[in-house]
Amino acid sequence: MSGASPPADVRHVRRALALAGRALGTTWPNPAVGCVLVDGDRVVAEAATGKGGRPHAEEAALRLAGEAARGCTAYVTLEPCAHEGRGPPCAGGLVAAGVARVVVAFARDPDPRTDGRGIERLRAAGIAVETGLLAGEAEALNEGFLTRVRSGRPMVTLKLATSLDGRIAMGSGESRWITGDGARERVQALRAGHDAVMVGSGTVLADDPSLLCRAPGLDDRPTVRVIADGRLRTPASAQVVSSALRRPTWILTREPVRSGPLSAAPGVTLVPCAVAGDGTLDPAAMLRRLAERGLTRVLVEGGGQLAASLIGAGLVDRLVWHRAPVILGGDGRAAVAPLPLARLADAPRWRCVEREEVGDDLLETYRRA
Ligand code: AOF
Ligand code: ZN
Repeated sequence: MSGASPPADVRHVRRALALAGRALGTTWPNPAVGCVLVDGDRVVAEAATGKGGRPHAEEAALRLAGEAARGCTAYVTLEPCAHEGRGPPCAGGLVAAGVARVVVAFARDPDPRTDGRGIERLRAAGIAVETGLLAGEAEALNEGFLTRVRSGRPMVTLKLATSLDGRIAMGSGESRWITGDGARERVQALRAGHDAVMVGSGTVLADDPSLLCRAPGLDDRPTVRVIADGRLRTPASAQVVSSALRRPTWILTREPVRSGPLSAAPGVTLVPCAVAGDGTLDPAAMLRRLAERGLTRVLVEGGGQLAASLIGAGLVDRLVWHRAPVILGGDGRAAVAPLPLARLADAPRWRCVEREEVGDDLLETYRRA
């Protein structure tokens, strides 16, 4: 896009991004897309991608608009699809509806069935197409989907809640609560924006968490719980098992999968996974399995072993670190287990991209440097 964009275009793309943002965590294996149809300065219809990925945002907005879509400008966060999939192609839908202009924030859907063809199809039909407005924000929003398509794994956020000295629990295991109420509320919202929450079996044994989201209006998320459990140590009485009829739990475990109480538990799926040289589940293989099953955004909440395994393999995209002003000392449990590293130069470095006070705690977000 050349020159300055009219403020109205920016406003409508922002609206489309906000709609898509609210759908994050619910649309996998598809991206969360937003679409706003505007006639002059009147918003005619707006929608985001539906649960499980259908209807697509454009499909839903066009259906709401009906005949009123004719002559509109469509603001979309991602290139409209060009393929006949679980529904009609959105590019064709926009053409058939008589839309006059399309503004696309992130111009290239890397799904090989689209990959530029959506925009080509719009242009071939004589529709004015502009691309790249707020592209950076749209790319960030689509990071999970883009990572799944390009790298065959979900985007990984690692959340840690620690003392000032990086401990997640006392030596005795006591950990409730290190951070304050505000930080714990933030974790609920963070869960809502991810397709799945994942922990290691050590955390299930130590804390028996439900890993559900208790925030009002968001209690249908995350849609899946994932447990990394090479040796199937998760007890059948654990909350992630007993609540699995309502919300599925996937347990990644070494192949061949042993049958037992977990393999028979309703709502629980045992997912076979390769092990690494040290006998623990291979972190890249775990993520590959999750992407094959459609996940695009995974929130890892510990413990130290899983954190170390993913960090060590360079597979954490974003660190969300809550730090409480308390010191537990070296007998406390480390947030990150031994990596192990031979030289300081090998230590993974991070760049702080956001810093905020939440009650008495500090909330910092890091990306890999
Ligand atoms: C859009 N608008 O809202 C979304 C799109 O399985 P299907 O048929 O639903 O197709 C999935 C693909 O559609 C997905 O890989 C991505 O390329 C695109 N997602 N496209 O035009 C939407 N969610
Ligand atoms: Zn589509």
